[in-house]
Amino acid sequence: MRGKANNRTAAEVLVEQLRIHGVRHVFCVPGESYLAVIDAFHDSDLAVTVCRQEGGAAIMAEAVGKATGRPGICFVTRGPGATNASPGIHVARQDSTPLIMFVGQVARDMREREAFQELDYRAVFGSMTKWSTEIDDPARVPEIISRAFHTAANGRPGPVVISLPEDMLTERIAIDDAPAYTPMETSPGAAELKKFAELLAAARAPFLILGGSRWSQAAVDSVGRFARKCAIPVCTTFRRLHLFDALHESYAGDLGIGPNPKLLERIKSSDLVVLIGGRMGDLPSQSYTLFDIPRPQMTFVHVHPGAEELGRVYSAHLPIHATPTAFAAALERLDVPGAPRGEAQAAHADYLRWTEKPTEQPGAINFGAVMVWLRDNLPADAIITNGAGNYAAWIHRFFRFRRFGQHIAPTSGSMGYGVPAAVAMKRLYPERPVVCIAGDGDFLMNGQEFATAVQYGLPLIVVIADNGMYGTIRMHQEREYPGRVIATDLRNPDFAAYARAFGGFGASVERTADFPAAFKEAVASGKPSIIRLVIDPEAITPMTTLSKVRAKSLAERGE
Ligand SMILES: Cc1ncc(C[n+]2csc(CCOP(=O)(O)OP(=O)(O)O)c2C)c(N)n1
Ligand SMILES: [Mg+2]
Repeated sequence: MRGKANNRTAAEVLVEQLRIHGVRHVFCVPGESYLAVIDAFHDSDLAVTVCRQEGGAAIMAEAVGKATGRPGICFVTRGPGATNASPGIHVARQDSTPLIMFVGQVARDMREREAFQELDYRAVFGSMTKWSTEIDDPARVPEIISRAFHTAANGRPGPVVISLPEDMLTERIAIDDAPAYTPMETSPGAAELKKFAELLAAARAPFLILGGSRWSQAAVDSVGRFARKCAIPVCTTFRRLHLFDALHESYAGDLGIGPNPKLLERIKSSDLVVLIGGRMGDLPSQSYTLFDIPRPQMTFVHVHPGAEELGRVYSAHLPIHATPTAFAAALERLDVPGAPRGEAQAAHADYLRWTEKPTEQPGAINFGAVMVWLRDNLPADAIITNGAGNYAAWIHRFFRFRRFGQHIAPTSGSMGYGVPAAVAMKRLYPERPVVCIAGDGDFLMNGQEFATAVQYGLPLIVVIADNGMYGTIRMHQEREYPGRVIATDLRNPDFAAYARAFGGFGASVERTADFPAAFKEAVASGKPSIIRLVIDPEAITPMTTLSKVRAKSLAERGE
């Protein structure tokens, strides 16, 4: 595989490889450590998004991986650039998202002296990634980039970090390009499918749980047809709401934080639970209480694309090593003897009742009503992004997601995710409405990327639920240490003025009834927008108030 002329630098080879592997977007914060790559971007047709902080760049790349199933790409500088980027790497790890991060590195002859900003990236990112490496030899750029794409995207996807010594990048090299990577499907075997059909035929009350990555709209549709055929109820795991149409007659709801008690009852009384794609982590398993470990109390089928995940926590009666896409395709052909046997109708009715109307809330803005307005007024191709905080409970409960890719959010609970994810989605899909729902604490963790939205003319809309506190932690505080409030209050900037200062549209809304007009004004402005909602701090969840949390905790302590 040797090319004829020494006419390209390693950096040029690298950028050409990205193009060959199908990359269209890269997200970066520049650094002198990888100047040769930045220069190679100059003559390529890659869309480069320059960001304000590496945490933003890495989250943007993660969001691309989540939405497309292909590795999202970011470039950051050595030392502080790389450590700033770690939130995106961690999300990609926990959320099983394909991502490749390239990091500049000191020159090869300076290594191991702790030169300026030098870090050992294998050691720093080793436990957070599927693979961390450094390229020493320019002749191996095509090989290592090819492995990075295969590693990040196949099996259980995840992050890969590649460090690039700066003197390596400028070396000229005669080498041929490697071909595009091959996304690999792992299909269920005939024996497993036969056994699965038998378990289904014998089940009194089967239940499907959808999670993880390696899905597509086609896979979601296939599962939908299967669920309809067998009348099986289907739920989605924490922050994977886009894996099923909320208005499908089998949809039973969100198995996340504060789920519908009826959903939990139904899963507990089911005699066959089929988990497709997910890891069944802490949140969907309700802190590992819903299913017995290692052997669940009901018959348990676990379909997962990573062999190492099967049997890791739950010992399934039938483990199936397959991607959700391949398993869903196999469901289309599965012969299920007998009549429909699931309780889909009742489960969907429970879901509709749970989500139909906003709950009563203290304060002049009912955030549930805002979500209901958005669900009724946004088109079906709109994308919702969010980070972490109690405000997200209203999204999970009241927004009804209709299609794959519509909900881009961190299952890892990483605050600061929503704004950069919205920037990435608007870069990828300029024609689709993108709405970021954020908390006041959450927003300011990566709010600086609003400048990136302005710079690239991306008219996304950020809705900030401003309750003047790190509400989630205050709630935990009141529960564990009632009345002892410390380090959870926030004094916020004027978020509407913040938006305007960046060159966007800003509005502040104090009553539910004023939200639609503000939203329409934001859309009409054609600018990146921030709508700040004044939320009563008492409105801590859709189900209770802060005072009630404190009173309950005091009562339990006999005070
Ligand atoms: C990066 C990060 N830091 C800290 C936390 C812990 N944490 C979880 S929720 C939360 C508060 C969120 O506050 P806000 O965004 O204002 O939302 P609210 O809960 O008030 O609705 C904190 C600090 C986290 N999940 N992620
Ligand atoms: Mg808050």
